[in-house]
Amino acid sequence: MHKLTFITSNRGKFEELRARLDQVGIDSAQKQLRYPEVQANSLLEVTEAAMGWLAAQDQKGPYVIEDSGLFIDDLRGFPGVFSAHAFATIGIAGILALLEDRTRRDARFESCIGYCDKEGNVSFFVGACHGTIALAPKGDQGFGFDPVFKPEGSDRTFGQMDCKEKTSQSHRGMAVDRLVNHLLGDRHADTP
Ligand code: ITT
Repeated sequence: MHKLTFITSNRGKFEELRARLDQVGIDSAQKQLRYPEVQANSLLEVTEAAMGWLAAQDQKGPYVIEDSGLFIDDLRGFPGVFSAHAFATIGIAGILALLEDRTRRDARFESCIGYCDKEGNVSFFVGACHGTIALAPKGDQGFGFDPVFKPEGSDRTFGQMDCKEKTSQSHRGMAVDRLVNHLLGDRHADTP
């Protein structure tokens, strides 16, 4: 297939996706293009609207975008679809302050990838990773809320894991695996 363009302003996201795509021989490149993110209740709705906007701009496939967020149970899902804004404003310290007295610290990361092939067909792939919010940040790998997110079954945060270990259990890893299955299926379908 042609080189897959990942439209994102977030280098960390791109590196994680590229590492997985490289493993299966799919070339990818980052394109820094801002697209509007509508206010909606779910990542899927945000991603669908963004894919519609990109199609209207005549953006040529194959390309992907990805919308993700951290949903904290005891904060009724906050920051969720507002995660990028929350990270840029209150940051990790603000999230820890909101959770200060809480013993229930369950949370999940979600990811939704929108994919447009070269004929303009659009598909979506989702992933989720359940875990807890740590009491204090640990580790300096990854990006965003990684230093405070401990995936289920681990006593370390994503910030303490390298890209490969994180992706093997992350929301983005799950969504990109689903995308890869789709792409490899396409590739096999192309083979006479
Ligand atoms: P693009 O929209 O340009 O792709 P963005 O960073 O603005 O980049 P989102 O709107 O999807 O992306 O925001 C998701 C935010 O959620 C992101 O900025 C992080 O703060 C957080 N986040 C998502 N996935 C994460 C992960 O794997 N590790 C840590 N934080 C993550």
